[in-house]
Amino acid sequence: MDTPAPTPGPAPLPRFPADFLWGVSTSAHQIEGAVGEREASVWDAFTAREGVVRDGSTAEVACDHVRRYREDVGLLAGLGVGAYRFSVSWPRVNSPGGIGFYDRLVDELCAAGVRPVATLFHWDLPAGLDWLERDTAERFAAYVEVVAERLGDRVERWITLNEPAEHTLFGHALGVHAPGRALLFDALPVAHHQLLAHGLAVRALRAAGAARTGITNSHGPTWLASDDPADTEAAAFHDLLLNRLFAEPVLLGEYPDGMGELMPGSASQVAADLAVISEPLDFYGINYYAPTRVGAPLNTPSEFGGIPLPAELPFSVREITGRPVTDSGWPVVPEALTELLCGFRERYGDRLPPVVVTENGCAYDGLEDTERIAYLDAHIRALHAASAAGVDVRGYFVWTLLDNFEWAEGYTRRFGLVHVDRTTRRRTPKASYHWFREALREQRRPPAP
Ligand code: IFM
Repeated sequence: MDTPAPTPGPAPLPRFPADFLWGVSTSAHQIEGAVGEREASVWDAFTAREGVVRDGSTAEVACDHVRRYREDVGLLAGLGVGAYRFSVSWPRVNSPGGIGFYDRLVDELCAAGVRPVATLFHWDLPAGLDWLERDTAERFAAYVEVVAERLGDRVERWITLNEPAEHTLFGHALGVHAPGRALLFDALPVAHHQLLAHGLAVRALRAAGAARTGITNSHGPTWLASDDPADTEAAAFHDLLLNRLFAEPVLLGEYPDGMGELMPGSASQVAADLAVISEPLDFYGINYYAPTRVGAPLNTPSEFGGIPLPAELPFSVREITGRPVTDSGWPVVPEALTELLCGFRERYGDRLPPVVVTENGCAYDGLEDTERIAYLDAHIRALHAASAAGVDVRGYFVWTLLDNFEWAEGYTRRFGLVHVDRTTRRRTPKASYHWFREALREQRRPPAP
């Protein structure tokens, strides 16, 4: 497959500060492969079930990154990103010699002048563990200690968890992701134990003298279906679940709207846990994809990004019309990123640490991916608008480097700047890769006198 010629993008992007961190993100389970060389994870067990992944695929080989990581670091260096956000697989670290892979990866990144940003948990829990158990949080902290000890001298930033809300909601409340439990509101202990794991991990990282530490949550504005009080109430509930439940314990040291009473343990235990969970952070990671339009329940199942939602939920998701949609069916609404960031700044004021957008991207097919260029261009401008409005934004990471295993969607959604052939795993940079490289080059150019 031939690399397309660079496609001219729209007008030059606005300038960001010289120390702004530009990067791309990936996650272990979605790209690594080499599953036989590590312990099993909940995702291995889940994808072995019939009918849970759209194309029936697994991540057994994925992008074969464990074997091709040098080539992938070459792609990052060629792109000219300052940083690379990857995740460390807990099951791999548990396996003999497993951490050596990350040691080599981090060395390769440093040698290429790309700063490593490590996420410690991106959904691939060791198969024997369970977030319903409190003990998993303590085990997580012990694993984090091992990783920090080995990589702490070179990792630039640490992210404890990736999107605990989605892991709770999709994996434990709705059952469409691993471990495949559909517990609805009985999944709340999973939220609390992940948050506790986050706080314990921050303490373990600091004790190990590690560099800057944060968490990554996925957020997006909740838009009202109408001004009707029933819709307003339903939207507030959606906002609570997606935007507040995982942010406020971390930023404010409290659960929103009395949710603390629903968490496992006595009131004094939950209060003590919140003191751990709210350890001050160096940055707050936000993944943004799209807003959600929400109304009162309709008594019929609705959908969220292609995921069926049960009718028992106290809200329903409505279509956002008049917008282009990506191959995932998500509406393209760049200005909602400005709205989100300004809204967070307004809601949390000085309790909000500097923000890093740790994921933003879209699924489109093809090497001449002009839609992706338009998407990224518009979102980077929206980010700049938030920064101009006073939000302290320090970095932006594109999701993602390589077309990869998109969880329950298998390989049917291509989010990469680089195309990966499903049979040969050959990498081919797309037009968006060339566009992003030029945009980064422009950012590095000294400003005109
Ligand atoms: O692929 C995922 C990633 O693992 C977490 N954030 C959203 C991405 C796109 O769905």
